[in-house]
Amino acid sequence: MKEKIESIKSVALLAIEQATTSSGLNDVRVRFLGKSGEITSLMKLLGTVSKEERPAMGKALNDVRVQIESALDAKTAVVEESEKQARLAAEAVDVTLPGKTSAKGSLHPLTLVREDILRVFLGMGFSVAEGPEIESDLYNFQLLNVPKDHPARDMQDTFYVNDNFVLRTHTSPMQARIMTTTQPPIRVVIPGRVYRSDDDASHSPIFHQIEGLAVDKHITVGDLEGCLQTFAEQMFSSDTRIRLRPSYFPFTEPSVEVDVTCAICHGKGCRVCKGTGWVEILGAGIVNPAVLEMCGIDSKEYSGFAFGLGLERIAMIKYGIPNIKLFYENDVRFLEQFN
Ligand code: 2NL
Repeated sequence: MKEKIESIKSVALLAIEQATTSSGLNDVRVRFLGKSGEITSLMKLLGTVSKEERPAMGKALNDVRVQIESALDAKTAVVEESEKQARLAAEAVDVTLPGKTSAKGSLHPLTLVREDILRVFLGMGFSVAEGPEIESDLYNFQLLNVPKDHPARDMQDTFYVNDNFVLRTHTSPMQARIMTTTQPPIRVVIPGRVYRSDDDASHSPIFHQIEGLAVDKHITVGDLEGCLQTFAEQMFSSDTRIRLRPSYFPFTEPSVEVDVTCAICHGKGCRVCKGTGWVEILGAGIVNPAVLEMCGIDSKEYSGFAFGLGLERIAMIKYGIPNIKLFYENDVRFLEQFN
């Protein structure tokens, strides 16, 4: 038995020395110290050893067990430390590497301009409404004082769905709907897509408008002018000035076209203002009393102002965009400039 103990000891210590992994060391622990390990099996055989030899054998066996245990513990500590270092090295993150960025989208310039404009009018107490794009002749034309023989109704300007329905040529029919269902005071702005049979560098058959309407007691041209001056200052810059030129629309009387001082050159003269220092941005006027009456509002008690502007036109002025088609091509090289 003595030789057996010595041989187990040298085999075990060699195995410990040669082990390079913590799982290998665990195998060694099981093989020698486990429940049916070699040391444990010898312990069980002590009973077969003579009484005289038993204490010495027991001590020898125990000493070897302790030596194997401490050799295992010491080697395990070394191996686990180097395994930990290897794991840390493998999992190391180079914090100086450039990050992975995802492509960032941007709002369409027409969306940006629409939100800018609506924000200004919301700030002045207007609310926002939207209406249908297929409109009846009644709302698109008749209630707005556009008679049957008016040139704007010509097949060349208007897309007809059938005899009684058109693709709306402006968002005004929604204002007419509001006036027929709501008594003043009214302050509303209406954004939306509109359709006209027109196609060149500054006209598209589908384009976008915002129209505004205010109806109340004692509304005058002064209210219209003040409202639009405030709009111009907030939309372009605080030194922007407006001017009103006489014009004609069937639904307003008097009617005006409104210019702003050129936001690009500040009056010096440039491509956008064609050297004049002024840029036309919208049409407006005092709501024709005939329109109020047709929509069920007493024109002796109430008056109103209204205006209409093209989003594409405002965006082309604001960003110096030369061709209206750029808004619809969705070329990312164009779109990503409005981040
Ligand atoms: C333009 C001119 C304008 C209106 C729109 C309007 C609506 C109602 C009553 C009276 Cl319900 N007027 N809208 C008034 C004047 C001009 O638009 O050149 N738009 C691009």
